[in-house]
Amino acid sequence: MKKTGFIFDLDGVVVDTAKYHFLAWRKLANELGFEFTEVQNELFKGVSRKRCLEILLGIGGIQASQDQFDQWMIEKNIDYLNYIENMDASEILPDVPKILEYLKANDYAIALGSASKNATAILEKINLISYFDAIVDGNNVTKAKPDPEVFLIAAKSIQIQPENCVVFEDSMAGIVAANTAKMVSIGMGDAKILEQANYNFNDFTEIDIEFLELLSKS
Ligand code: B16
Ligand code: MG
Repeated sequence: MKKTGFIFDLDGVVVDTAKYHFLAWRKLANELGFEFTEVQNELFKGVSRKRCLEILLGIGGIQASQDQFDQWMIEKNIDYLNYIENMDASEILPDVPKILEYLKANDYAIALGSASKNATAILEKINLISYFDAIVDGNNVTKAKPDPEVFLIAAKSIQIQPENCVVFEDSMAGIVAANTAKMVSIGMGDAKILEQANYNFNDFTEIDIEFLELLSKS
């Protein structure tokens, strides 16, 4: 195994699930009697389900008991799972399989570092699970992004030093987490939103093999 590890966020990097999270949150907001926009949804990217609901209720000015809060968390996830039920490999973002294939064939360690508690189910649906040497997700962490915990556990799982890890992320919280972990952060998406990233790309079609090798320490 080479000395450089590549850590992928899931939602918005490997697969475009952000739209389904948005639909499920908007449905809940509408049921509670207020609007929720795609611009507001930007704040939800990379953020844990619990924190998303706290922000949503803040937007709607709604107070909730613990029981009610837990119930809405469950409802949102049921709706989200319904939206992604028929998701398949066609929803993988462009050139992701090509990059994973290259890294795997060249003996690089690959990990997933996602806030989602549904990560394993999604990787199975889109048939990419076999590429990952470690999967670290919302079920394995106590502190959500922007805390670096998810990426530090991922680095440990693939036995690569954090400073030798490269993180692909689409969220502000995730870029901050990667930077705090002293990893190389690659912002995937809007460079203005992800301005704190070490490098920025719109998607993997803009990333070539030379760039991956440039990042590699071995
Ligand atoms: P779940 P990532 C994150 O995944 C999403 O970006 C974020 O919008 C979502 O709230 C979070 O997962 C939790 O997801 O409700 O499935 O546990 O981008 O870190 O892969
Ligand atoms: Mg993401």
